[in-house]
Amino acid sequence: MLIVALDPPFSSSIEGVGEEIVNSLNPVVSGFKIGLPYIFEYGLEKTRRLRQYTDKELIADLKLADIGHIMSMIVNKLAENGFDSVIAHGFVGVKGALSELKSTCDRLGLKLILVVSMSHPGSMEYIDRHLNELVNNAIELNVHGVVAPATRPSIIRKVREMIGEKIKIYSPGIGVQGAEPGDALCAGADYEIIGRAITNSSNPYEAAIMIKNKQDNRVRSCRG
Ligand code: BMP
Repeated sequence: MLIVALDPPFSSSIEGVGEEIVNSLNPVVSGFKIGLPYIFEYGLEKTRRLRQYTDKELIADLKLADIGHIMSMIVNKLAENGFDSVIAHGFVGVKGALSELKSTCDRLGLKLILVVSMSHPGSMEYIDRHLNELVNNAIELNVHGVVAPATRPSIIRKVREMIGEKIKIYSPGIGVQGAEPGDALCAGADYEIIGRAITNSSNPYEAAIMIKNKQDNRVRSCRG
């Protein structure tokens, strides 16, 4: 239920860059999300090494938004570097972009996760106006998952209603961005993606345990 966004800089109490956090958090999380901040900070070699520290889902959050040919080249590299899943933007459209990306992901055994709404207010300016189309594309493409915001649980509820139970909902926006642990799960998300509330803590393991407890309590009260 908890995916940690490994975005540096990490708390100064952490040594050994992300590897130490991954090692300690591995028993309590469902996966880790790695984005450009991590790859730029530590390089591809160290990013690839994360695979040695976890058997949990390793998500490459590059928010791909390009033509199919280029996105396919990139996901080939991601598969070579030990990732299980990749996040792409839904707004690039299906023809010549997401359809090709999905075929490449299937061939490589990578799980495709599409952004259908975001946690910041600007998501309402453009992306959210097309929520229905983006979610319908995700259904049509039979993707593994979608990203929807914990900061707007009504969107999660709507997405869940549209996609049914099969497609996973990954939800960021908890902690620093304002939502509480469990808010997204109670609205229908499968996973809450949390970064700074854990990675900036002087004890990321303790922080993750506290968040998990909050999630459990919240879910118990909302699901009965
Ligand atoms: P934090 O918990 O520190 O706010 O981090 C949230 C993480 O989720 C970041 O890695 C960010 O890139 C990602 N994210 C987000 O915050 N909102 C979205 O709509 C989509 C994201 O991937």
